[in-house]
Amino acid sequence: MLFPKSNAHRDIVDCSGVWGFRPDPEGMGFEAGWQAGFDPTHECAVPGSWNEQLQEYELMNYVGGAWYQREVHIPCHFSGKQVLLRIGSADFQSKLWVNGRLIAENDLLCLPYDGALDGHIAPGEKARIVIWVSNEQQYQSITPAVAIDDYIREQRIRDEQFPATRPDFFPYGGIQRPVLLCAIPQSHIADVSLRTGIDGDAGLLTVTAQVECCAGAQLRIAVSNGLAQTVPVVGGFAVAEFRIEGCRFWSLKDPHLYDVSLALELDGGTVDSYQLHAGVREIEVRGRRLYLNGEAVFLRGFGKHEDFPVHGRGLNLPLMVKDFGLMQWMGANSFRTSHYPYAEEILDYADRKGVLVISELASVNLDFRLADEETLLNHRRTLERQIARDKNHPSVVMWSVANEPGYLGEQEYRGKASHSYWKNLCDYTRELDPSRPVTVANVGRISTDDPSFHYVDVVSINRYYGWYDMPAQLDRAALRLQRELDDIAAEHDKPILVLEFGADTLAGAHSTTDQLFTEEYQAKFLEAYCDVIEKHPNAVGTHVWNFADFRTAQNHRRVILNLKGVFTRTREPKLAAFRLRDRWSVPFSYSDDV
Ligand code: BDP
Repeated sequence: MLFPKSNAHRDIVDCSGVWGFRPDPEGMGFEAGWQAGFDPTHECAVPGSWNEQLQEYELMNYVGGAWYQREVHIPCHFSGKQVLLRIGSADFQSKLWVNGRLIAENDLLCLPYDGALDGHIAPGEKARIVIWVSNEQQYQSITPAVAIDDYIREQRIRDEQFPATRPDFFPYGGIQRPVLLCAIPQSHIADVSLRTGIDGDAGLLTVTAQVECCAGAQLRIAVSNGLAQTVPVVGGFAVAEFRIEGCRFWSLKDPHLYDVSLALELDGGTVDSYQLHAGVREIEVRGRRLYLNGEAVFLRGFGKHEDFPVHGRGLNLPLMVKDFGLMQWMGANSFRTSHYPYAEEILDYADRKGVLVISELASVNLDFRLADEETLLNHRRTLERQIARDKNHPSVVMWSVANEPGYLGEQEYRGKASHSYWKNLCDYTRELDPSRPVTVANVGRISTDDPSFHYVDVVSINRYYGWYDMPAQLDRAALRLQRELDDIAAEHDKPILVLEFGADTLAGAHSTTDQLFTEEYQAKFLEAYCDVIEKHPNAVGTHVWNFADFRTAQNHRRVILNLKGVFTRTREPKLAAFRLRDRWSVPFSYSDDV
């Protein structure tokens, strides 16, 4: 469904607040009929992860199912409308009941889902919402599960993390984004797709709306520069093309957004309306460069996480505002939604602030010993849903369809099946969205002959020489990085992004010599990488790992947090933040024009 908004024809009841909560480690709730209501043992705030919120009730490391419930008044004026409940995200899997009826379910991480309540509620009365959420991972998911026994079987007992999870970030559980009760007209605008382009000074904007309505409807589409068209709805679709003369293109310096207003007209009256914004811009890969509106752009920024004390991965608007302020202060122009789709509120904010976003799918460490047809199907399903959700954001300039596949099961990853997997996925991404390039973040272990390099538009690498390898030896590390960039470029003359490089750093640790974990070493490490990358003819960006320290599952390599942030978890700057700020205050310019 379209991102919920309230206006003259649509309304929203925000169900954020403190919900009744009950963990269900044995899965007894289904048989006991908790779908219709249950006796809560705890309370948990929504949006938010349950882990740190309920740490004192032994739920910090809880992996399993849990039930949420609350009652909500259905306003009288919702009568006659289509009423939907939309969950921004409830991770990793979830099911939704209203008054005991199953309304919808979802198994895709960090993506919204919704269900229609029609017939199950009475406007003017209360309805009981029950949501079951589980943070248990699946083996065929695109971030595959791992169990304690797997570490033993695979003879990697020292890799064991608690709670068991493959990725290097905490497996938070809960309803982590808003739950919204929405009323929309029965005849309504169901979806809107925007496509933009550039023709000289003019901006081209194509608006395609999907409409659910009886015959004879028309759609009036107005753009904030005064252009407007009324187009008929044919076969459930209405299309309008605009040419905006003297267009203000959406750019880093001037992220201008045009308001696009749609009004569905039937029998002489307006029955529904929807407003969204359009940033007119073009992103393109040509030769070794990435172009924004025809100008070569160099990305400077970060891999991030949605992570903060107590909130966990829960949407945290003050933190969002703060983080964008810090990125602006640093001179960063971009970030990657590592390692899952971030909240839509964050993408909206990036649109307004003129920050470029690499939108990543929730695929971490895909293991080709496990990957099969079902995995590919899950990957394609995720892609469809993520592109459908994020397609209209001008800030989203690239799809990263996976992070570090082949980290495990390296031999299988290098095989034929992997080639056809990445070809299939990259082709499908371009089929669904021909307007944005596609990439995969490659892991150091796979190095230069990664099967995915053949099919992506932009080659992306994550590297840790000088940290995991060659610790405290930055000269060796820089040479190794340089050689690898040259080798990749010799094979694949495409733009290259270095999407991760970083060193764990304990704020307050100092040394006069190169010493791991000190602020000086992190600063020197990041500068050494930037020196090499910025000079490389194929490089189109540096994304430091990570923006801020973040919580991980427990293992001997992490002192509660991954400490590679240039800011602490509570956003105090480390020395590297100042060094990068100095570096990034000088605009980047390419020495050649390819
Ligand atoms: C990379 C992963 C990232 C980790 C990082 C690290 O993509 O999720 O947090 O390494 O080790 O392999 O800090």
